Amino acid sequence: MIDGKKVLFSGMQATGNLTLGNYLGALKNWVTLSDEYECFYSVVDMHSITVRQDSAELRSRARKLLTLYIAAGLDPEKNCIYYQSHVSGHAELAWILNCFTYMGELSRMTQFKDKSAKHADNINAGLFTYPVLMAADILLYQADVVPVGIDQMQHLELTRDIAQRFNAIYGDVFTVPEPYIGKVGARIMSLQDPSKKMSKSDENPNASIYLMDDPDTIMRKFKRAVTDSVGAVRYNEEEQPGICNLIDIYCACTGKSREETEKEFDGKGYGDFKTAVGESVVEKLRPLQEKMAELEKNKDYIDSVIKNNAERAAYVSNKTLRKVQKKVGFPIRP
Ligand code: ATP
Ligand code: LTN
Repeated sequence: MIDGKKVLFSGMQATGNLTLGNYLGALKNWVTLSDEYECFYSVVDMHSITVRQDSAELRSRARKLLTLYIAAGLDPEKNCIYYQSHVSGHAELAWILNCFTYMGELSRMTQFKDKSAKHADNINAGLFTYPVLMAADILLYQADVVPVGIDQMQHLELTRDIAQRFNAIYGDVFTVPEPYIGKVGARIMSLQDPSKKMSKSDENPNASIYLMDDPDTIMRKFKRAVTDSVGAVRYNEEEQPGICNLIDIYCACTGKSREETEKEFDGKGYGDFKTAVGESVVEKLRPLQEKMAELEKNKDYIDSVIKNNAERAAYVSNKTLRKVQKKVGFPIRP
């Protein structure tokens, strides 16, 4: 609890341009939750280097991402928006938690398996212990709730296990966090292969809608989206995964239900439906894109957000860190 409010922590990696999946599955929920909780939203740049990055590009993407948090509607006066690498407690707690996490647990993480298959030439120790750094992010702020997409559930369960293990030895040190998975948009799939999630690191640019895509590009990508030969707009997961994904996107952008959507497009072809989905996305992204352009012109403002919020994050996180250091037996600072 901070000032009588429950604490929320979440983060995103600056590893690519954000997609509609990131927005509908995560960012949009962050904005909804920001009134109710004391929120920490981090740009987790330390996680990003588990995969090789171009330095200049990472730095510029991290700044874009932080700006995008604000453009999406997070007020940096009320929410702590900061770079993970600016708060040294993340790395310090991660080291300690590494000593409370088993190799077997980390070997079972599907993200590790996926990413090591994808980057077979660089299966580094950081990629392996990635979930421990994530646990440190969350536990450092004593977060009660962590909004993420379904793909991060396994990491969150590990975080809970680590927290409970630590608490069982040393008493109630960590709050055990609960996941928060939004109802609509929890898993947006690739437009080119509806069996895969839409991902910012997908090599095929037609598979993902990027938040900064212009209207023409968005419409074109939806026109090319993979569907099926059934020919009816129905939510049928077995036979029509592509259409289900488009229905989910449409519902998330318009607030309509699946049933309403099926009714609206009853008897209409895929062409009409795809156009409507594209238009709903264009309208949803328009205000965000306009705000982004405005914020990017205001360098001093963004710089002040970065500085002030990192100081606040450091202040809050240091309380947990000092407590943990004491519990594990590190010498007290004179
Ligand atoms: P990468 O391709 O680099 O692994 P990603 O696009 O999968 O990236 P992350 O940085 O891993 O994105 O995730 C940021 C947040 O967005 C997480 O909370 C994640 O659960 C959510 N998210 C990512 N992809 C989707 C998706 N397709 N649908 C819904 N939520 C998603
Ligand atoms: N692993 C997450 C990003 C992430 C995160 C976190 C999310 C790092 N630390 C803490 C929630 C809480 C991802 O890849 N989406």
